[in-house]
Amino acid sequence: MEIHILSIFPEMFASVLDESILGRALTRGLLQVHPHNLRNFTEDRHRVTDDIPYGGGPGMVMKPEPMVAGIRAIQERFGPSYVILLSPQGDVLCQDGVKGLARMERLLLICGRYSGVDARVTHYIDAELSIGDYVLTGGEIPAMVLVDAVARMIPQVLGDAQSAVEDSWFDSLLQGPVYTRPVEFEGLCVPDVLRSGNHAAVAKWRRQQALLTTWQRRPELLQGASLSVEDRAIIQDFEGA
Ligand code: 4FV
Repeated sequence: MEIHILSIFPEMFASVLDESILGRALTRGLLQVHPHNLRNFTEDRHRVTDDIPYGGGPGMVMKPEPMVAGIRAIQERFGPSYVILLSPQGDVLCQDGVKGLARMERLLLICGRYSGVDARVTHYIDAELSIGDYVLTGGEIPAMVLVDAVARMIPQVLGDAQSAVEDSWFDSLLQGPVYTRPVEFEGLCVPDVLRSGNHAAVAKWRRQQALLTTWQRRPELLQGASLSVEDRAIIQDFEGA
């Protein structure tokens, strides 16, 4: 998979792409990430990428010309891409969306700045995505979030130490509590079942805890989850309790 990023701050991505799981995935060639400087697609000698808003008001708006020139040039050079504008107006990213993006060959992420991007740019994109209902200073951090979430879904990126299968959200349930040594910390103990060595009992306990955590914190997620008869009985108990 290739991920291209169009931004006026392409250097922001260096640290995220050099470290840990993402860094190793890039080194192993499991994924390629190419930040591109939007200013390289300007025509004027001041490499201007923003201008005042029509209709007046505060802030600046990102110009359409460099954005569209960048979208075209990157696809001419690297091939057709699924073009995504990161913005608060977009559909809020979720794990199902991430799984879909992880199946694509090439993504091109557009990072806005200032008060936003000229609306005509949306004629040249395939999707508008938001990472959440709050306003950031730029689209770069949302792009990093998307790169991280998508990279985890690429086989071998997580390696066997951790697999996306056990993830929160894997089947739309939140993950239950996890524990490691010491067995007792300031009077707080690890549940015995986790030290029983009884894998079936551990799996049952983890499923029960995932259902409980989801029922307590995000009950609406249970609608979209694939629940067994046993799961439904467990949830009944929660409601009965
Ligand atoms: C954002 C979000 C976001 C809006 C104005 C960048 C900022 C500035 N992007 N999910 N939430 N973008 O706040 O994706 O241009």
